Amino acid sequence: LMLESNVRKAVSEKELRLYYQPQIYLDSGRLRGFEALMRWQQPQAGLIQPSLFIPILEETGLIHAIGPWLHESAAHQFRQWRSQHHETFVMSLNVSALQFGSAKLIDELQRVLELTGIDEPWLEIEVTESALIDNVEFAQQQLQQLRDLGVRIAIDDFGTGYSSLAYLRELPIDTVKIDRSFTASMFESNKDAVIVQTIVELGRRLQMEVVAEGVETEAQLQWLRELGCDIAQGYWFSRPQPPEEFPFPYGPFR
Ligand code: G
Ligand code: G
Ligand code: G
Ligand code: MN
Ligand code: NA
Repeated sequence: LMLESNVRKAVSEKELRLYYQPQIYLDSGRLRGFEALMRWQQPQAGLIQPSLFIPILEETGLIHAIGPWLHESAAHQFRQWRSQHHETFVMSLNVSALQFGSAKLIDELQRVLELTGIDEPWLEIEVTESALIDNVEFAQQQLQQLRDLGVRIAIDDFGTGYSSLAYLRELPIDTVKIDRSFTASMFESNKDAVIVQTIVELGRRLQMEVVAEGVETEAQLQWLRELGCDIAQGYWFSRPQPPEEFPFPYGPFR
């Protein structure tokens, strides 16, 4: 299945699509936004996770064709949902290191922003620490251009890469996403609990939004709320789902 020819077919036959997972403000229970997550709906094998085929999309360069198409699809989805929801919210797109390194990213995202005709800071990109530290000077310029367009910047899987705290100071970052491995074990490991607490504190002091990923239980939710974490995402609220599964307007949750 993971042959280049099959992945090419997936792209040409439009078997790739986006699922969405909500993010919720912990204080108000209101919708903060959605993360768009790529899926491959393979006619025989069923739903295939992106970790299995993104490497092939990247090795073959197909990602440069499918990326913009998926982003456009997320923009259309945002516009449709926004028309049904009385408050603004964010649409968050994952951008790999390879996509982030492309000179075409700025023009592509500018086009995506213009597609909706909605003049709000609704678009967020998620990049990993490793995508940024490859070339910090380039990252600085790329992020600043995105910021100038009104795109928000989130650091994905925070705490798992080769991070340097210096880039939190030097790069224009809006949001920090605590990797779900920390959330998952914060009640079993005192170290993980301290790491979660420290990232929340860091975010607050640096005026960045903090999203806890992988929230699966009410106890986790409750503790994150007590810590003052801003936002939660995870199976507790919803698995990533096709857009037609979401009732709109969505939330608030208690
Ligand atoms: O909606 P408004 O433009 O006022 O939002 C300004 C900022 O306030 C947003 O960027 C977001 O960070 C934050 N915000 C909006 N709604 C909520 C909420 O319900 N809870 C929290 N904690 N922050 C919110
Ligand atoms: O949804 P799941 O846990 O299977 O996602 C696995 C990984 O695939 C995540 O790290 C996520 O960042 C990445 N991913 C999901 N959707 C996209 C996408 O549209 N573009 C890129 N570049 N990566 C994605
Ligand atoms: O690397 P990134 O954060 O983009 O990947 C997000 C992935 O995490 C998605 O593939 C999604 O399916 C998965 N995910 C989201 N919420 C949960 C959760 O509560 N528990 C677990 N185990 N995985 C989750
Ligand atoms: Mn992500
Ligand atoms: Na993540």
